[in-house]
Amino acid sequence: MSAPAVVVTRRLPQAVERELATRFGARLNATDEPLGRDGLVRALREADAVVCTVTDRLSADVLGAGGLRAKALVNVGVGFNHIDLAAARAAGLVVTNTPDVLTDATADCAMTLMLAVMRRAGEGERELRAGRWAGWRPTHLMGAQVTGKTVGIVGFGRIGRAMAERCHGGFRMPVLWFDPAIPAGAEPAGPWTRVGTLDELLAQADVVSLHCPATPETRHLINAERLRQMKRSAFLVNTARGDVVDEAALVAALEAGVIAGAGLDVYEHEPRVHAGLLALERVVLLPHLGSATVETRVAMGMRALENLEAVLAGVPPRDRVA
Ligand code: 8YV
Repeated sequence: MSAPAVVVTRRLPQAVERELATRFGARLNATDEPLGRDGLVRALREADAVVCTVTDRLSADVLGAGGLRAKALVNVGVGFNHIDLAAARAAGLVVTNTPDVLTDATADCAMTLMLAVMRRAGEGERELRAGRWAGWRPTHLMGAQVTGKTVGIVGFGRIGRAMAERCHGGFRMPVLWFDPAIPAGAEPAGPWTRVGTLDELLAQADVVSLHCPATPETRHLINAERLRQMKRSAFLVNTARGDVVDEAALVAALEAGVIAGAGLDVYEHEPRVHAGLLALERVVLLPHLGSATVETRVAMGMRALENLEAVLAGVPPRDRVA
């Protein structure tokens, strides 16, 4: 029997690519160019497993193309909203992700955004680099105190809880959380308070940090009306997925001073970013860096390898999502 064929859609850290090549003879993507619709279909027809990422739109159209050889989609990333799970199941594909290993890096990124937007770090950096800093003065770029402010966490899974621990432990912030997926009685124990409705959280929080998955139910969860429920002095942080926020409504709310600012790592139409966001000062914008540390990206790759090895050996993978 010939060796299983594995196609990797994007460049991965060297240590991960080395393993993929030596252990699985995987076809790597030296150019790092996304494969696109036709390239993905070709990969699925040629390979037993495709190692994919968030930039691969594995839609019903792609997965329903027919003649697929692939038996598995091994995603490098915890979020899998770019994969149509029903279509994957219908095509007989096992789908895996990489939870846990990126929890800390993503929560660190949410902290980075919260601190940066509240302390006006982006504005300060831009001013200094542009040679516009005229020196210290008592009223210069006064931001919002972070310590002691109330944080509201939407989605209290692994990353949401890691954010809560940082906020509470490091910054003495009261923590409210909202997550309808956690049944009553199964609340994670800790120094935080569950709120029954998103409305309550939005009305009370000084910082709203999003940590829920992108699903049809959470699409545009934060819309114009919900933004109006937030305090005018409050900040929005998003390290989850762009779809969770109505980006046009967010721009309008920021322009009108409905909320004080936003720290964003993810966008509705990546890599496109709403022009209105780019024009706003009280916004910190990162290019989807949530898990982008060397340690984490290697760990994600290795976790994907573990899943790949299992599916190719015909044993249940650790992180099966479909
Ligand atoms: C990943 C992410 O880097 O894991 C996720 O869901 O959003 C990122 O941290 C990206 O998705 C890679 O596929």
